[in-house]
Amino acid sequence: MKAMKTAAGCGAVLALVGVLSGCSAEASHRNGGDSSSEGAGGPGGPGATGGPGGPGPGGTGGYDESFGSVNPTTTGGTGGGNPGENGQQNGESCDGKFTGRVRDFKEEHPDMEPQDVGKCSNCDDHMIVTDTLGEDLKPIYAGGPDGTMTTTGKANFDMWFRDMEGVNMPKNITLQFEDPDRDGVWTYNDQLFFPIDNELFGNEGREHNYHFTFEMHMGFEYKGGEQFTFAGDDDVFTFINGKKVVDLGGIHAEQTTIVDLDELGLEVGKTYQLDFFFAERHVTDSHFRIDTSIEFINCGVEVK
Ligand SMILES: [Ca+2]
Ligand SMILES: [Ca+2]
Repeated sequence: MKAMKTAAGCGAVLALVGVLSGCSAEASHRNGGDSSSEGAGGPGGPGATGGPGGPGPGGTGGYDESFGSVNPTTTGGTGGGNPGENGQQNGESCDGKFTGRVRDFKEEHPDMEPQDVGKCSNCDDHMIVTDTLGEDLKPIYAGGPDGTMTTTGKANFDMWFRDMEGVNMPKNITLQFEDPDRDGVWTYNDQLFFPIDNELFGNEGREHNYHFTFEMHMGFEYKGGEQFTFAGDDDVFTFINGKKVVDLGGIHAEQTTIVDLDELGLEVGKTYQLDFFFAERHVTDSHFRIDTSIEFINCGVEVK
């Protein structure tokens, strides 16, 4: 399995996408402020996430309506969820820096190293989430009471992307995308994606801090012709306009998915949201690469 991961690395993405370059492009993640310095207001509250970066009040306005405030050309706001923090401004000043939220788990969580509770730790699993994003901008669990091949049920899954004291520890991090050749395809490439080593719950005696999730929420104006490519291992779910477009659910060797936005029925000139979810649930690798020609209009929106 490890050999597969290595073999299917950067070159595979290059071959598939063609237009990409800079396989060796620098990738870095840097800390984007910690969770203890968040702004006032609760999850989804307009005070916490208002402005062009904000998804609006969670769960109250439906998906499209909640996204309506994101377009910076229609508001006088000053930026995303935490202006001045995490570099969250409107897209023109992102410089490829996009902020998302990591949640660290301990290995003891049943969905982490699920072989410990009789589940598969080497299986594709496309039954984990439904095809539609929840109104709270979180994936909806699709498994039954007994879970899925690699997961253990709704209650445990619902912890993956929600702050839960005692269960997980959150932290915002900023990923630095690069476009050194200025072809409009921005790349984040980290073949050792361990952004919280020695932090939060710590490494638990391992070389890295495994067992964590990561989510990002960005808006964009659809221009036509964009692509979004992800390559990596363990679960990835990506939603555009509230519909699932990437499902790499399960625990598996590196896989690559290319989303051609022209196939999604989007309307040129309109704004849409991209919601990205990742989980690292099983040692030992953590590969993470995104290539995209989408021009985002915010730099990441905090959704707790
Ligand atoms: Ca490029
Ligand atoms: Ca951990």
